[in-house]
Amino acid sequence: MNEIIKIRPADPDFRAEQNAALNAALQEDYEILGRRMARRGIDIETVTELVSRFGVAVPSWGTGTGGTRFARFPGGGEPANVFDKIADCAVINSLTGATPAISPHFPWDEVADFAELRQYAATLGLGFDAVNSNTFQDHPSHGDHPLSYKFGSLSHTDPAVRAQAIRHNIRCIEAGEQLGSKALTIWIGDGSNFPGQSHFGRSFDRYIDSVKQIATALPPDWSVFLEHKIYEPAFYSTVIQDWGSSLLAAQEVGPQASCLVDLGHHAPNVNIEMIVSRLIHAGKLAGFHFNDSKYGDDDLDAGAIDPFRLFLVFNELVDVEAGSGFAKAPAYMIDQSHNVTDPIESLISSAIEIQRAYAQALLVDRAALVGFQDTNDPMMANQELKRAFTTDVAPILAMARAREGAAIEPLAAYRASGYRQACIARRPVRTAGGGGIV
Ligand code: RM4
Ligand code: MN
Ligand code: MN
Repeated sequence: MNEIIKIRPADPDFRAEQNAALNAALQEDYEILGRRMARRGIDIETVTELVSRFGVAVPSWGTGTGGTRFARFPGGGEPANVFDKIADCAVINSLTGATPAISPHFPWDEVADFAELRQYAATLGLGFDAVNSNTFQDHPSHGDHPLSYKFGSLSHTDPAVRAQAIRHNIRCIEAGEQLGSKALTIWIGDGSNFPGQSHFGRSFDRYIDSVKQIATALPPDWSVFLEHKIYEPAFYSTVIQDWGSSLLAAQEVGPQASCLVDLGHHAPNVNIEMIVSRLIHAGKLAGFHFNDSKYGDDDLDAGAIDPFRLFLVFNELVDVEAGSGFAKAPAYMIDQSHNVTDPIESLISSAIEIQRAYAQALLVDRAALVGFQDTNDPMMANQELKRAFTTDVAPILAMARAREGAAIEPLAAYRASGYRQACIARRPVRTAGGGGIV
């Protein structure tokens, strides 16, 4: 078991002590913002309440330092096992009040006793979000995966490899049931590097057939999230390359299947917010892996490059929330690779940025926007969105945190706590400096 969590960020007195010097200024900023919002007919308390209820799950694999295929530069005090990862996630939640769940990845996070793992997380106030299967790399030391995934998994030409990958996904569901999860996320690396290497149609058919078999193992209240990705590790084609492929597959698999949007898995400049809208239309939006990128994948922290895009995604979500509502609320998860920052700091920052985009989207005057749309007034329609986006909602986020007993300034509190230094002192040094995404 892990003792490191007892160190200060998890301690309410420490946070109260950190907040003490900041409370008065926050109160003042919050009142001023409240008055400004009231002039626009918005009740700040309603927004703060919604922000307080907002949660985004943290990926277990995001607590370690990431890398590129060229190198990984390990950070100090990296988690040595899933218990350490949970301890780090609890720190993030205690400071932000916004990350109450962890999304585990198997077999990376496998343990002999899942009930014990669930119990440990629960004692730190954390639950489990979607479980993730890993058939995008080989697991030579793991008895369940004797066959290689070099040429694919769920869409592999060899039925024995497909069967092995299907079994792994079913084991993930079983683990997730013990952890209290309600969804399985499937992302496969299957694809091809050369034109002609694989048959687009047949590999897609094999994938759908495999996922259908996995879906038969889903408990009735579970979902399976299909995650698309434009490229990498395959560099010419991937089997679930885009939202179209994902949607077709989800529709064929059935009502428990839906499409997960990882913001980094699209070509630059793709209109992701419109993809979100289309998936909502189809009733197939599973949820998100939030991150940001200049070029591709989950390279950077949410909101680091294009916070306006993040806002536009939330604008679509809030539009539904404010209207007909979601039959099933989308799952919010972070999925990032932290190569040059302290992963805990990046996850704290991202959780705040995601909340910020949500809060800004709540400020859009939806009736006014529809009016501008219906009278074909592009300038004022865009101004309406910009007005919401440019409102500094920081006092709302900070007040939501203060009221929950989280930190008014989470990054400053984290640095003041000495948590990382304590991890460096207690956890084994990781020297793995080779290439590899995670
Ligand atoms: C992939 C994808 C998956 C994640 C892995 C680690 O790029 O985003 O969601 O499980 O990375
Ligand atoms: Mn992802
Ligand atoms: Mn990714």
